[in-house]
Amino acid sequence: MLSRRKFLSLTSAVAAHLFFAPWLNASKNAQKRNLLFLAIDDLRPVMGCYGGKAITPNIDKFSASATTFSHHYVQWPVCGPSRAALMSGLRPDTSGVYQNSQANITSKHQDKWPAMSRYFYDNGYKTFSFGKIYHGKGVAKSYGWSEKPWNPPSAWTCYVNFKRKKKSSWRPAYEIYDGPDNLHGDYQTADKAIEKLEQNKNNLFCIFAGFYKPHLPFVAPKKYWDMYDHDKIERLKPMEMPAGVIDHAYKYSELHSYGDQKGSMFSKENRPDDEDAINLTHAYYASVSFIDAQIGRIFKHLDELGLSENTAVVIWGDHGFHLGDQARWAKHTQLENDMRSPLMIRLPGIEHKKQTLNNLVETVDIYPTVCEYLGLAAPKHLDGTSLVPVMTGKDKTGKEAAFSQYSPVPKEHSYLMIYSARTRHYRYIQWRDTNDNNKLIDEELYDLRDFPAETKNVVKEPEYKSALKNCRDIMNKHLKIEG
Ligand SMILES: [Ca+2]
Repeated sequence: MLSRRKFLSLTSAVAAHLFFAPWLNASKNAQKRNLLFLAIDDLRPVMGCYGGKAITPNIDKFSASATTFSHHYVQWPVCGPSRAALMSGLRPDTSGVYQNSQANITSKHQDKWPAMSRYFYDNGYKTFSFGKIYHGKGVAKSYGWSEKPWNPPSAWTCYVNFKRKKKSSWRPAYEIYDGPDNLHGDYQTADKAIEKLEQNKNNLFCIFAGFYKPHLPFVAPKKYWDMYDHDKIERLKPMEMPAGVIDHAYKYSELHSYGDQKGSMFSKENRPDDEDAINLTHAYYASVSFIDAQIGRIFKHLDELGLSENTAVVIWGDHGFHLGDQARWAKHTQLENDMRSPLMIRLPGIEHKKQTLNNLVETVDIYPTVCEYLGLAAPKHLDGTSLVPVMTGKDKTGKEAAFSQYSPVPKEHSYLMIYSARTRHYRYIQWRDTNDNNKLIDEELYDLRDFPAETKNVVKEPEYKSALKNCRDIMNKHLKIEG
């Protein structure tokens, strides 16, 4: 017998399907495939499997059974808009989500633009959100979750504040704590994902688990710091900003909101010195190793429950991160180190390449990829395309460019909109003035054939004239920048 409450919720759900969910596609669920999505905040590709120095045995082991994308680009180099692009499958210029505080915009349009969670929920999946998936706890409520999204209580609390048992505006940028792993919010997020895997091993499910580290402050238990020989931690290169970079709006760095850092804005004088830069780099790696351990715990249970055979696993970083290289810390630029983030996908049951692929891929491609795996038609509103043809080798080329955009902080620069196109060989950047009909006011062009990061803006060099024209044409063809 259904209770009145359950009956009402059932009838309202059916009504919602009838009137608001024309995309229903439930008959395809016969394949019994699931999704485990793991989001990692501010993760640049420092893991061993990406050729980096962070110690990540669990993610490295996973990479051997997955497709590891070496050239995955996010749509925006800040949490909120990047995550909105992930979940909605829309570019920022489509959704209008340009700020962390705007992430709710897509929820207002969820009947027109169902987010991944809503779409999968409406197609019969149990959908769960643990930790940081959207930016902002309130955003996720109405997105078609089977249960209210769960967040760890201590996600942002550094250990200094934990000991004080109260919040404080002063906090260090990095911290060792000699305590048990399970005090850390990200440990608790992994626990929730594990619990939900066990409870739903016989259901169709989509579990989204998001880890708050290695976002600042870099806080990890001591044993993860001790995995590294501090004397062997090196500063990342190149150390200087690219020659000729358009940097007038690159004065902000969130590193300087931490009490142990110099100044409140980024400047040459305020940059961490060598010793502090090494400490920060060590702390970042320790935080990454801590997250790797949490992912290892989840994978162990996925295997033991027999779910690795029919569960897609995606590991995704919401954008890159500068660790003092290019004279930058944190994100907030259109440079390669902020736009490029890890993406690893394993689709059991589909014969895909278990190797690193260097095709250009974008965050908006994830939604249609998961749809294809689950046997659901991708909603027509999506801006991306499924990566399955690239992963299986049917599509040998993929996209000619990955596109991103960004409107800088602080506020006096918010009239600027920066667009970038990452082609096979180049990074091309346009600066536009939104107060002047999106007028093009500056351009940058970087040749990335010989360097992993930008070193010199060659936009005015005669030998790059045809490359510049080609990049402009690609930008014009793919982005309908209104002006
Ligand atoms: Ca982030």
